[in-house]
Amino acid sequence: MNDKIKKGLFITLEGSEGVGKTSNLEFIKNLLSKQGIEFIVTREPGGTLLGEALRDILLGDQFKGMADDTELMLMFAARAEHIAQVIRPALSRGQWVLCDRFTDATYAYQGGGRQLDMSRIEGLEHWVQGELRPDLTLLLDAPVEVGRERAGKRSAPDRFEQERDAFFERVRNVYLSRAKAEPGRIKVIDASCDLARVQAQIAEVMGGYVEDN
Ligand code: Z5A
Repeated sequence: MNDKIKKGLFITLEGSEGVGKTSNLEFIKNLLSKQGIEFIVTREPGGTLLGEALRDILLGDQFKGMADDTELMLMFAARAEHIAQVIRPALSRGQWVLCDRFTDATYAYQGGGRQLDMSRIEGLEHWVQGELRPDLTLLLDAPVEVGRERAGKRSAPDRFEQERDAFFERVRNVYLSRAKAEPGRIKVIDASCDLARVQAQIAEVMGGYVEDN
């Protein structure tokens, strides 16, 4: 058994709105289950009682005009709780953690979308996470118009989904530049094609990890 398995692997799923994270989560869960891997599935913002309450505040319309700095710090407040209550305990039990969004989303949305200073995000990342970083990030990527069209077919838009295309172009660009800077961790999946082809790419990337188990 190698170190990766002993401590549990931390996998995150990222991408702009409507790229298909939720649709592909079930597929990844099946892949892990078939290999007999013990894992938990969680999400950000959220994953704890407090985090889910913060999610309602962040995504709902009640505090629609909150300051960008408030939004950033609430994301990290939810994350601090999530790491302490859920992520670290699971990893130290040897379970894998499959998390729908994590800190790459903060760089993309608050850094890219809201144009906050990236160094502030880095500071919070070090404070809240210490050395904790995902082992693998699947970045589902599709042109903004594709994601928006898909997302538009669902329920009423949340506070982020009400943003304009330029916001989502910045989000996508930050994700892609982070993937370029960290190709070992962040694997870009072309999510603009049909679901079967998206899942074939995910299976290929995941193969190298689950076969080690
Ligand atoms: N946020 C942030 O700002 N900062 C942070 O640090 C964090 C988050 C952690 C909540 O995220 C919001 O929080 C998010 C960023 C912000 N806001 N936005 N935008 P979320 O993950 O809960 O919300 P979301 O990004 O809107 O994800 P989603 O609603 O779950 O969408 P999705 O999972 O990517 O897509 P989907 O629901 O799987 O698919 C959408 C539709 O497309 C659906 O009808 C599917 O059947 C269809 N679909 C999916 N894939 C395909 C393919 N390949 N072909 C055709 N049709 C497809």
